[in-house]
Amino acid sequence: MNVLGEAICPYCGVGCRLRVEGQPGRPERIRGVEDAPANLGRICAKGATLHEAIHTPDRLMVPLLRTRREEEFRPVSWELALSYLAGRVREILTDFGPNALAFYGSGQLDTETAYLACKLFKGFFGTNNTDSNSRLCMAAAVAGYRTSLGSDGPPCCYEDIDHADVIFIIGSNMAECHPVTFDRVRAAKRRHPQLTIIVADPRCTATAREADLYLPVKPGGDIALLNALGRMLLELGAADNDFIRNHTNGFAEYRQFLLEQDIPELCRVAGIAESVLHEVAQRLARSSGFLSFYCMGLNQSTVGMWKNNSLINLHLLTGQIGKVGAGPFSLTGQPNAMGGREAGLLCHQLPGYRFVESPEHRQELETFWRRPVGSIAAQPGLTAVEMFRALEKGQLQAIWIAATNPQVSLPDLHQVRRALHKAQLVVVQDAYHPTETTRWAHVVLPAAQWGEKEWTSTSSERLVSYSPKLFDPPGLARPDWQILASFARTFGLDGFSYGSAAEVWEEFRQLTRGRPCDMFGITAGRLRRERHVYWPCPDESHPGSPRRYLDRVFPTANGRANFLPRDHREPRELPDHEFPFVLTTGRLYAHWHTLTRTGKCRKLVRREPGPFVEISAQDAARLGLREGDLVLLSSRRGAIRLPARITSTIAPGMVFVPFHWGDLHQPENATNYLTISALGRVAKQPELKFCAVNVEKVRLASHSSASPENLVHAPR
Ligand SMILES: Nc1nc2c(c(=O)[nH]1)N[C@H]1C(S)=C(S)[C@@H](COP(=O)(O)OP(=O)(O)OC[C@H]3O[C@@H](n4cnc5c(=O)[nH]c(N)nc54)[C@H](O)[C@@H]3O)O[C@H]1N2
Ligand SMILES: Nc1nc2c(c(=O)[nH]1)N[C@H]1C(S)=C(S)[C@@H](COP(=O)(O)OP(=O)(O)OC[C@H]3O[C@@H](n4cnc5c(=O)[nH]c(N)nc54)[C@H](O)[C@@H]3O)O[C@H]1N2
Ligand code: SF4
Ligand SMILES: [Mo]
Repeated sequence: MNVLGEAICPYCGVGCRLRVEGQPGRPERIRGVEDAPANLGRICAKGATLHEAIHTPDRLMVPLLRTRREEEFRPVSWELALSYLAGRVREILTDFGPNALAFYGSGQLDTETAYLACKLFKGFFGTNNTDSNSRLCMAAAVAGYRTSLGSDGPPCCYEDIDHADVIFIIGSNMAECHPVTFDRVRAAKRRHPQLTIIVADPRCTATAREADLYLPVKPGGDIALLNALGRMLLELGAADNDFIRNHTNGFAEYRQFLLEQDIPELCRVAGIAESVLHEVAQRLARSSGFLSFYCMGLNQSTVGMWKNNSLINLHLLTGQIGKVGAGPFSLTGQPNAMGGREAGLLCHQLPGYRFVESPEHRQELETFWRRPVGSIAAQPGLTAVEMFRALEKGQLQAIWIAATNPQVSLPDLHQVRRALHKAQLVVVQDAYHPTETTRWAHVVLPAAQWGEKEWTSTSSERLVSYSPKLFDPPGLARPDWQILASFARTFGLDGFSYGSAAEVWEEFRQLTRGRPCDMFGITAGRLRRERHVYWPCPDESHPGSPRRYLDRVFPTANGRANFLPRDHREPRELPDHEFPFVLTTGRLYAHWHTLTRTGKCRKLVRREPGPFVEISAQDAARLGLREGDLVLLSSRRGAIRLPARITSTIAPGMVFVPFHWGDLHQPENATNYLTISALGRVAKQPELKFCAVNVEKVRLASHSSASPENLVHAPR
């Protein structure tokens, strides 16, 4: 077998570098690259099976068009697809104005594409309705970092794992979702058995089972837990007074806030015994390197930003930030959610960690893009969930969706369906067809994926990586950035004549100069030579910065980080007599999101062939359920049926359902038909980890059409 080259894994935010082997044009085996800082030679089962999902019968190879939704799709040339699209967009802009148009992108778009989407929609069309599925994912972390530390972007790098003596994992199932990084935690533990691993998760996950201390926090109980720890740390004399005095704001208020807390009450809300939290507080107090990892268990909440602030408070209190082996490390979900944030894809952002509300930032961009003053709107646009609400209400007419499958991944899917149905124009840019979303499109555009294009991404640890093109895309599929650029040219816009991805990167890089996410020193040429560099990297001779804030200067107005006292708040929809269970949702090791790729890899499908609901043995006994029995789950928004998986890893009163399987697997039976679209006030992130449901056993005699075999076996 030949080595075809190296690429960054297009799945999770760990950012593993893959070595792809096979025959020219045909990848056949994938292994880890030994000298890659993210993975040091390791990969997980998803990365290792990626090649099986490249040439599949549903691979999208030509643009597809239909002018009315009732029609069949017909394959068309790029020329026709783009000129049709340009005509429709022009009509919508003329009839309804720029805010009738939206772009809904993804943390799976490369930085070049995220940047061009921002430039085209915010800079040229004048609408800030340009958001990303990162809104379902990282929005609370973005807002948490920004409010506490003055800027988005994690302070830490993976190497900190090797220097920490307490690793606190809260709301993250790293063993399944960031497996290669978790392997590094395991290796550190083997080398230093005195390393303490603490895991807080309502489910006793694969991650929790490897913890020294497991905290079965009640769903939504994190702020209480973190405040209890804060108060205990204060009482243990663990406050780092020098750090607090020199580098923080608001300690007096935070201290007063903690002193007013009632510890037994906090422990009751968190669902953890006081003695256990005391043990945790003592380990944190003694720690010389306190590193925390967090993910969707903190972010996907109506108080996600507050949960983030509460965790960062503990790092500020103990001075455990801005040094080796310590800090609050937000694990990024998608391979380039970080790059999307840097390029300004969220609806309140502009490239280079700039913001639409700032007159200076708008002006800087208008000048750079040679746009008239006032071209960029001053108000943040619609966020992901808000776009779909606005479509249904007729306030938004057209949506361009790229590298995301909202008809599976958004909350309240009946609403999403109504929204897509109401839209006058739905454009979907994907690598496969049909997906649950492309089925509702008017125009489907074929995208080249990883391996078929050159692209740049930023991983969880701020490592900016370059991936070369290794083989040709199938049929007429094109890189996403080229699709946007050629559309813009067809529309008649100047400023989109790029000859290569490198030219797009060169333009974007300049916009980060002097910004917190400074990549000015990471030229396209350097990236192609060195393959990866950490930002901040202000000039070409700078080696890049694996860690931030080592000088303990934070990008706030006075250079100090902010203590932000936050109270516990209940989730939006609590269980009651009608819907007495808490539903929480998430992921499995073997699958990636909506299965467009992992659903085609035999080994992965064999490992997790179909959806299920996890329920405690006590609840199962009470409901007369046996393993595999079909269960009806219902919420205020919908109902689905799934086989039961009875487990001791989940508390009574709670059920867990993975959200991977969509309508193509079983119509209207996806997890998100149940979930609530309640949003946090600032981050506007939906509460995908908590809603109220009822659970009943399905009596098969009265539902003979729904046999459990149909539900459990092979996808599609
Ligand atoms: N195998 C696999 N890996 C992935 C992905 C994938 O689809 N498959 N997706 C990637 C993406 S985009 C993301 S965002 C990440 C997500 O990575 P994670 O956030 O680690 O994964 P989830 O399963 O969504 O949720 C994590 C945990 O939060 C817990 N949880 C629920 N409610 C609460 C709560 O109130 N408090 C606390 N403390 N915990 C709670 C759940 O029980 C669950 O175990 O994974 C990335 N990696
Ligand atoms: N209930 C519940 N729902 C959730 C979550 C949860 O924990 N619980 N988590 C949320 C989170 S954190 C996330 S990140 C989302 C993820 O949800 P989605 O973003 O909807 O999931 P994916 O399946 O990753 O969708 C990516 C799409 O892009 C396509 N694609 C792949 N490569 C390319 C490419 O190079 N170009 C283009 N144009 N397309 C490509 C894929 O075929 C696929 O259709 O789900 C969210 N929804
Ligand atoms: S850990 Fe994440 S980035 Fe690494 S191979 Fe697995 S899915 Fe890909
Ligand atoms: Mo995510």
